Amino acid sequence: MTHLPRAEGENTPSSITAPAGRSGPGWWRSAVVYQVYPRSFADGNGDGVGDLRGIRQRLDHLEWLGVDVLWISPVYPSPMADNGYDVSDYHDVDPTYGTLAELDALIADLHQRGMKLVMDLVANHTSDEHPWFVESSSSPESPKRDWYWWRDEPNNWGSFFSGPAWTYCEGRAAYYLHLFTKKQPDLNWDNPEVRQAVYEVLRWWLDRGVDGFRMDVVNLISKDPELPEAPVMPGQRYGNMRQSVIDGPRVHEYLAEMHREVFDRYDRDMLLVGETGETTVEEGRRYTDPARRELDMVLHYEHVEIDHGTFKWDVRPFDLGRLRDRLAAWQEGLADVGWNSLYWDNHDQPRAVSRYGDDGRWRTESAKLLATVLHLQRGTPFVYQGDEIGMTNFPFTSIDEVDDVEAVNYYHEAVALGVDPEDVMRSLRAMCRDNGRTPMQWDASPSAGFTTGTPWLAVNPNYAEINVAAQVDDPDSVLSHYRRLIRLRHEDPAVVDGDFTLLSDSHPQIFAFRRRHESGQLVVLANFSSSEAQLGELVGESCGELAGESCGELVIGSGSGPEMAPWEARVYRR
Ligand code: TEU
Repeated sequence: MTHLPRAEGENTPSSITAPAGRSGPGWWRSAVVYQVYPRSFADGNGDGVGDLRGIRQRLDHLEWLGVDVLWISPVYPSPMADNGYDVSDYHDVDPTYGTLAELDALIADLHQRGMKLVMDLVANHTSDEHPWFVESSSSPESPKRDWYWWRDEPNNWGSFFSGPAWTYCEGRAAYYLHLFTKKQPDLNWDNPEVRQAVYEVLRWWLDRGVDGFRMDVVNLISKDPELPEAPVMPGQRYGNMRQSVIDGPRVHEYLAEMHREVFDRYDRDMLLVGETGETTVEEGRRYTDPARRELDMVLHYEHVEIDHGTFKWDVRPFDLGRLRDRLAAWQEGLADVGWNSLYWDNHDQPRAVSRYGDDGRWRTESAKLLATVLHLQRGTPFVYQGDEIGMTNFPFTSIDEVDDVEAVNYYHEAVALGVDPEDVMRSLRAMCRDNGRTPMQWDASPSAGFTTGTPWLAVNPNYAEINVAAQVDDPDSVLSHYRRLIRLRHEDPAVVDGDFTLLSDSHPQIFAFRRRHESGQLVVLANFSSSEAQLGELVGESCGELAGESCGELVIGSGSGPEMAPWEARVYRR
């Protein structure tokens, strides 16, 4: 968070109008974050699983791209029930990934290259093998008995990952709450000892030199303490607990307390980003209002749920109108207060180019378009490993090829309820998280240069064509395009700070917006379709009073005139 002198009641956004370079207050406003999913990025020891050594060997790639921050998904000791989002020790590194000394070396390497490291804090829940839970579950008299949610009788809540949200424990002769797998018991944040224990973890990492945190499902930490029964949707067995856990009653109080107890005690500006699934623009403003001193930005889900029907696996076709509506709502909603994060992909999402683009004939064009639209918005872009080369979804045909616990649980539940396994596989192919977890494609050598061993998850069969080595020297590649966009953000203040205005809320193919800044304005035009599109009246609106008048200097893209080619994107500077 920003540490700026602030008068009582002063509205802060105006006091951080300009980003202060790569380390000053608000540095993250002009930064680009790169997310690494350690299992799948680079394997340095040939065991088939990515690791810290592999990450360190690939830092040239990040520096070449020009990113400012590396966020690594969890590398802490873990039984890996959810690939590390089930932490059994917050103060070490899992041997799969390396050692604490290697993590220290990674921090040093990054700092030397002028980059920063953001760690993943997973503290809504721990692993059931964490000593806190082991102790809490040992007996009703345990001093940690109230560190988790224990009840003699469970309520009707279902877990986010299928099945009930409660599991019986012999040692306590009671049930414990887990919103995710049964190996991820939820911590009871209403207990001040729990909060202090988490704050201690944060301070421990900050003292090691890390530059911030991405806080896993942080908007779930405060539950309605009554744990009321939840509505059961048609066709479902368990209650939908969202109303009792998302953006819960004390979440803002806890984040502000965390800030006072931890971040305010340091004299450097960190990056604090909360993962806040299913939150609203209104809540997003609260989380990121600098005056409230909670978070710098949130990772909301609204633009990655536009193709969900009644639930995630009920896959709907892409709808530009819905996407444009949600993106614009966040741009406009956080214009005067707070700050946006910008992302298409992460380790929980299918690949954007397969989902919102066209990963066949127009893969390169649509991957570039998606990048342009993302990076030209107001906020901090997050590039997920593989986005920068236009990696695609994987052609899963059998559940045996799937590792993702969410998908595997759903498959078995749905099949048991009588859904045709072929239909379930169709949903998984489109939505399952492993689409984003297949190994990074570095080159055309066996296993895409990810490992010399057997990769823990199959490499996408298109790796010989889609890989870093094939794109790095090609100025027209997706990779070169990402590099150009990142440089543009670092050089052009309109990209960082310009106002956002949607230029059409109804064009059937084109997403168009303007970024206005005292230094000039940028106009972004993007044809989200595999057919040609007519700019029509948009030209007049965005490029001057008269259609046909010069739109200004083309800084991204190569087209011209009132007709846009399939998946063409242009950025004009005036
Ligand atoms: O994800 C939050 C979460 O709720 C995910 O289940 C998400 O909703 C889903 O994958 C998309 O449909 C975070 C982590 O990013 C994820 O990897 C973890 O599995 C989860 O929390 C539990 O820690």
